[in-house]
Amino acid sequence: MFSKAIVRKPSTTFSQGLSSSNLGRPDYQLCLAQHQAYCEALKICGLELIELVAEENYPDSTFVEDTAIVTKKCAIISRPGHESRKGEVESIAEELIKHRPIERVAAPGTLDGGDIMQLENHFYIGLSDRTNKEGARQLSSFLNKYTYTASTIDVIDSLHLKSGVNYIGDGIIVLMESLKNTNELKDYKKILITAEETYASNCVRINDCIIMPKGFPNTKAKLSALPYKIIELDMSEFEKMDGGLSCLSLRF
Ligand code: CIR
Repeated sequence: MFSKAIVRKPSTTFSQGLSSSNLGRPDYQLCLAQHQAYCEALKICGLELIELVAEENYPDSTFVEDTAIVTKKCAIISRPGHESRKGEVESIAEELIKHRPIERVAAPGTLDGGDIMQLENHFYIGLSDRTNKEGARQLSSFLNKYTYTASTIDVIDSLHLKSGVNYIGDGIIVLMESLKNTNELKDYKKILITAEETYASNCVRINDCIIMPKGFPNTKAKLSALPYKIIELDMSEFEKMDGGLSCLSLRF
């Protein structure tokens, strides 16, 4: 069960953030409205929100998931792989220190939280353009110190590991088609997301709810067969900046 989430309002500089999509630039007012709806959804899931102020110097800082890994026993502050995002971690560390013992990934390690997928007491660490082997090594050693295990997976077709695969509890992972034969994930029950709906691979289970992006009927039909309340959210403006649902909060 989760009881809290850290979120950060998008800054007015949001549209200047990193993006590899060809979906156009986001509309700031719509982005704010979608963020507000996201915050409301987290509350419906039973979470108390810790709302950090917008950081104008960091256009991508609304994607707080990338700045830390929060477990029941500790929080590890990441060291984002892109230069423009490295400074985002300081205000996150100031908040998390109130809730958990803190560890920090140090240079030359780099690591984005979007590359880290927790399955119960095991953590998969995606090796990507943002997360390097040294970052993964440091994170593994912190996790081991708190009795968790960790292993790596190569990220090939997406920005982050969790852009393509997410754990929704009860031994079930939701994953994009191109990951279906991933050896490291062979023992889990799988909900396969078809190529046209890849963006919906990034959905989040929070307590009795699953939050998924709006506009993906096949995925919705599959998730609706599970015993959870499904909440759909319009994510168009965040998708334009390569962000998904999980990226917008740190849940713990
Ligand atoms: C970036 O490229 O860093 C941001 N524009 C998007 C980050 C999305 N975060 C995530 O998938 N965890």
